[in-house]
Amino acid sequence: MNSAAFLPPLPEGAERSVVIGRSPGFHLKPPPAPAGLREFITSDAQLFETIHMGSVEVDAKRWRLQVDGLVRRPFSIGLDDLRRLPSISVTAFHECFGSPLVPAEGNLWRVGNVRWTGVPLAVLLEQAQLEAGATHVWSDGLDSGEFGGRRMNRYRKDLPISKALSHEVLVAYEMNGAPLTRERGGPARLVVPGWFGTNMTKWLCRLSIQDRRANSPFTTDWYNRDSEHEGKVIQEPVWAVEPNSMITHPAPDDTISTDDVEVKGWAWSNNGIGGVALSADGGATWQEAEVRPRREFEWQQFAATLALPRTPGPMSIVARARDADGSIQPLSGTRNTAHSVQINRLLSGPKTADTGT
Ligand SMILES: Nc1nc2c(c(=O)[nH]1)N[C@H]1C(S)=C(S)[C@@H](COP(=O)(O)O)O[C@H]1N2
Ligand SMILES: [Mo]
Repeated sequence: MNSAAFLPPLPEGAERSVVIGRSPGFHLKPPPAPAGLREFITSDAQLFETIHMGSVEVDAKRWRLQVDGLVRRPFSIGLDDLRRLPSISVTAFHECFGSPLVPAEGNLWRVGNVRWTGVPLAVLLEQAQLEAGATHVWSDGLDSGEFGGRRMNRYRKDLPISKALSHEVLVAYEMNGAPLTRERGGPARLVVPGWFGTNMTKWLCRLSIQDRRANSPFTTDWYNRDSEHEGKVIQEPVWAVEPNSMITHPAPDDTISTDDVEVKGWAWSNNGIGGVALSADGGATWQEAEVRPRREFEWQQFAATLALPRTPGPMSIVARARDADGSIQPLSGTRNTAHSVQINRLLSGPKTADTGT
């Protein structure tokens, strides 16, 4: 590693001069419906985008990432030098939690699966040399503006140091082999595989090592939720992704005239999928799908030939994933509610009594 690449910290605020364009206001590019997400790798065109306060255009030539706080060697680094550091690629599902203001009562499937390339955050933290007492990494984005009735001069998130040091967490500069676009957070963003998209700060300009959680609307006011631990409900940051899934085949309103149907889809969770069960009779009986073993943080394909009840007309197929610890998707009411697809069952011939002859 070339230590000459590292300059003293920039004075507070100086990094802001690299912003050369702004599109103020909330921006959401919704994903296609599940039946439109049949590819293992989601293209940039098909991948959702969520931006709270507006996107920024960053001058990549002048951009620098500052690393400071509880470190012995604070530094800043430009894009060319960042690209010369050891890099890795990680394929990971990428999921948005949904609005931090209005809790989702149904599934948004704001999700995709992409390959990120960048420098492990651990490499940068090692270069900076953490001091005793470091517990959190605060990450700042160059975007500013208004969201949820508040004005903010920075997007700021935090990560506990244990996750920050995990090998899969990246300061990424490429997605699917191409430089990050403006909307994706170029020239560099945080990527936190297994955790919700909100933690993955775009237009990254600063990593600050601290001994507590960041006091920002995006950390302590929003993006926390109730979680049950040993019978007690506590508030927990929106971090690890719970089991979720979606059916990609068949598509809604497909007409099925055979006695069984090929069902396929994707399932994902922070700690991997333990199984996916399918039902075509409203949950009276369940059939286990084949699930592709997990690699890296990819979403996992499930597939099964599902026998259909011999009743004509509309009929629903439900997929229910559980994670490696057995935690299972609820059938209603939550942001990870099990997906149900309605098809039309056409009987090819009149039902004949089976006389066994
Ligand atoms: N700086 C900054 N980073 C951000 C956001 C933002 O508004 N500003 N949105 C977050 C949210 S909520 C999500 S889900 C992901 C979305 O990443 P994508 O738009 O590239 O899919 O970016 C996260 N990083
Ligand atoms: Mo999000």
